[in-house]
Amino acid sequence: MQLVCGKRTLDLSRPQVMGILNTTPDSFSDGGSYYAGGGLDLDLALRRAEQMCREGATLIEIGGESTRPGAAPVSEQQELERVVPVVEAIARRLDVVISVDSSTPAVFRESAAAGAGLLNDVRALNRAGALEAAAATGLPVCVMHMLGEPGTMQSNPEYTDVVAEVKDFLMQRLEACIAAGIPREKVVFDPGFGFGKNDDHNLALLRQLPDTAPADIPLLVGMSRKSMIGRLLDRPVESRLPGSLALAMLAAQRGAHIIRVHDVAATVDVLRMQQLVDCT
Ligand code: 9MG
Repeated sequence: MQLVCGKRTLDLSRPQVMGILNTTPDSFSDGGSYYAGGGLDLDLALRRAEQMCREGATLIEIGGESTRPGAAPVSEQQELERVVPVVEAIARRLDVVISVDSSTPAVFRESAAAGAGLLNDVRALNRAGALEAAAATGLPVCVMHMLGEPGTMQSNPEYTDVVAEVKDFLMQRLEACIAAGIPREKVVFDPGFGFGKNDDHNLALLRQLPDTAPADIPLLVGMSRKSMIGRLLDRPVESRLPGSLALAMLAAQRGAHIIRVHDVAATVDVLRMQQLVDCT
């Protein structure tokens, strides 16, 4: 399976690692890392992107809005200022697919013009104008399942059958994408670990990951350092690497195509070992 991301093509016959670069002052794990002297430091962000590429990331994700519960909302202008210059700087210097984590049509348009290769929307292109703006870029899109909105999503989420409901939602968004002119081969699914799910929901989704998407649709997963690991293993955010690596390997064994992580080097090693055992 392949995914054409603008000028670059990803080989999804083995799992690819997406390195996270949050250009937010307030993300749960790496928020504020690229701020110096009160503003976004492009050079710091670029150096981190270079490091993740050297470690084996084939995608770098830039996000300008934190989706952790309770995060401050950002204006369109703020998001553009946090995301587009970083996309531009990385696109000029590095051979990597740049994914943009956004739900905002103007950010889709300007990021695509600056060299982005993938649009990752935790709101599954549900904002007004998002489907049309994404379609106009010609880029692939990742549609993620979320129950509710980031501010409230973790207050007692309920499902009758979480796996079936997540898949139904994603299939509906696939139909909406196709109707808007985004072809099926440009759509990626993500069950949205931790987005309106308790630990039982997350574990069921991981156990049955292949049941969340048709076989021809790539699956992206993000569990790195998330609070589910904190609760299940009783670990603060800085001690969640072993749990994150175990989840990355379990996801790869269940067919995940793109794994979104903070710790690129360690994840790449784990996935190389998994491929050697399971795929040779
Ligand atoms: C932006 N973001 C944070 N967590 C995520 C996840 O699990 N999946 C996707 N697609 N995006 C995420």
